[in-house]
Amino acid sequence: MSTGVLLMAYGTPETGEQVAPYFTHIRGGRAPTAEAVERLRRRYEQVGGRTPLLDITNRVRDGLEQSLAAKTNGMAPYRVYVGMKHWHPFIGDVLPRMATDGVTEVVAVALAPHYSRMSIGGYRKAVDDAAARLSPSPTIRFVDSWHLHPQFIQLLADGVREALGAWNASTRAQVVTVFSAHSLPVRIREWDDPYERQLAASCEAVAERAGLDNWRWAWQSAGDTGEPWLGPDIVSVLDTLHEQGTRHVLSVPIGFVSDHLEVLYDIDHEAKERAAALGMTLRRTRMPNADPAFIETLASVVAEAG
Ligand code: FEC
Repeated sequence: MSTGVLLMAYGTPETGEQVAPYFTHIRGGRAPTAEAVERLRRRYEQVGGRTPLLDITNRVRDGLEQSLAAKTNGMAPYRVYVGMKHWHPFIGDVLPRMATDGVTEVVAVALAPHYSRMSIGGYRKAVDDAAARLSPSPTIRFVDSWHLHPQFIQLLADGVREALGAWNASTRAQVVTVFSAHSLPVRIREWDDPYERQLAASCEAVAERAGLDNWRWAWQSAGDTGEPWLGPDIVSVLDTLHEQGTRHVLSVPIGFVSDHLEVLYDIDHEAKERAAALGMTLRRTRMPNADPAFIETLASVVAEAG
């Protein structure tokens, strides 16, 4: 028996030409309009033409493999594979490769801490579908969420304290911290999805650990699908805070762990531009990316799933 880790992330297009097929995959095979593709392509251009999501995930992979080898004294090293939900290397292509390499047990973990049927459920479906096509099928140990892992909460609390340290002591006391995550359609409430509860639990734990007493919640990155999405959006939260006299905001995109479009564009361009127009300072916490403390966190998540 050989165990492998499938480290999963969202996926990102590498070139402008790949934006249309990538977007079509996100939409479950329905092609978006040419205007919508162009708007998305422009967002990628604004962050330098591509995002570092795949590079970061590969670095996390390398670190995780080393950390797991150290944890087992090199006796039963786990190989770690990267699989993406919406772009290459697709989960559905990687799982067969793991089987060819002799992996019979797969620990699957996504670089997204909170469970929703609409997000992690999609990773799970991609894994289950790929496993069902294999004979024999590997045993799958799928990690649904790790949003309250103590090392994750500590890492975020440290990030909050570090970011707050950029303000001088008297201004720091006036900073309002705004946690955010990817919005989803409001209909997730119809099936009592745990997403909102898990996000609230993570925020409360981080706020307590970091000693925050002035924080708010905002959604971000809502899609334009013609149905209502969860709000308020971070841009309107900035408007409200401004009306209430807030001048300094710390953004903590707690629903994400890597630098990618939803952070580099939606926070670093869109939200920062609105804050600047309102005369407010907006800073954001560093993403965990391939930080050694984050890699140790994931190694614990994997070991605990094993
Ligand atoms: O850097 C990159 O290139 C990838 C950035 C990226 C991440 C990400 C994470 C999440 N999404 C979630 C839900 C949805 C739903 C729809 C949707 C649409 C998009 C589009 C782009 C995109 N998402 Fe994404 N998401 C990222 C990128 N996402 C681009 C298409 C254009 C747009 O709407 O902005 C709507 C699908 C539809 O139209 O039918 C729903 C959730 C996450 C957080 C969990 C995770 O990371 O897996 C939830 C990163």
